[in-house]
Amino acid sequence: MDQLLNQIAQCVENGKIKLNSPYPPAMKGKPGADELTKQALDEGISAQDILTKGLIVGMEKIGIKFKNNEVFVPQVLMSAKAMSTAMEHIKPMFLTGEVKRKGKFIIGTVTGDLHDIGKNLVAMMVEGNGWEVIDLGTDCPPQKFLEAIKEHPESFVGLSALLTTTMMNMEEIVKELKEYNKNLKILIGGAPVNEQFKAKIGADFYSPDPQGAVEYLNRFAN
Ligand code: B1M
Repeated sequence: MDQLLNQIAQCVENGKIKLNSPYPPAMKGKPGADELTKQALDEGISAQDILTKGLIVGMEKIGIKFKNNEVFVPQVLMSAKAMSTAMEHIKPMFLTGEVKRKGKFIIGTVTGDLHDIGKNLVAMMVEGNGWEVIDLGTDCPPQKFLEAIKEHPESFVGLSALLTTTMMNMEEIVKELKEYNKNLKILIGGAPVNEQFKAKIGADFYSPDPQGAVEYLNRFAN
């Protein structure tokens, strides 16, 4: 069992999706996250173990490598694709309650900002680490976050901004969300923001990268 789960983790870490995927060249001809996840289920390994001891382990490893500048965006995208392909096999178990998520995370790029590459990476890494992600997309005004938090009150919220102009809109969003619920945890990220800005606008956490966001959220995992 452990060997199969290790193989699944390696497929996610290396972005090996399926048997016939050409990437990465070093794993050509070997089964991918898709086939191995199916095999694990067929062998009676629980979906929860596949998720926590296989898929999430692989995602955590690629997240740390990305944080340390050992891999680049395309490699993270391949890992996320391997993860999501494998997840198709275990998604039905989420509905039955057999597999539990760590919690809910609402994320969006703030008002006036259309940049979503970094936000998407954060969303993928957080989802790959076992959280349910509600992705609101780009150009999200305070109202959109408020509606989402009313629908999913137990969620954490992530704000992304890439422009020195739009980062200012984070302040209004944080203010309105905190007025609605002062205990809400809000994390921010994006190239122009920093720890000092986080403190100024009253957000709870700043992370320069997706892994930092994952590690912060995991402190509160169910
Ligand atoms: Co724009 N753009 N752009 N752009 N763009 C920048 C950001 C810019 C620095 C380019 C430059 O001038 N050198 C500049 C901003 C300058 C400033 O504000 N001081 C700029 C500008 C000016 C603009 C326009 C205004 C240009 C124009 O129209 N005149 C315009 C604005 C549109 C709008 O938003 N309203 C614009 C448009 C665009 C495109 C649409 C063409 C495109 C976006 C496509 C898309 O996202 N779908 C684009 C792009 C691609 C860029 C650059 C080249 C790349 C951004 C990116 O995706 N980086 C960028 C210049 C650059 O960075 N080299 C630039 C890769 C991504 C992985 O990094 O988003 O930083 P990043 O995310 C990181 C971290 O920041 C962090 O994790 C990610 C992974 O490590 N992170 C979080 C991000 N969000 C997080 C949230 C968290 C935690 C971590 O928790 C919640």
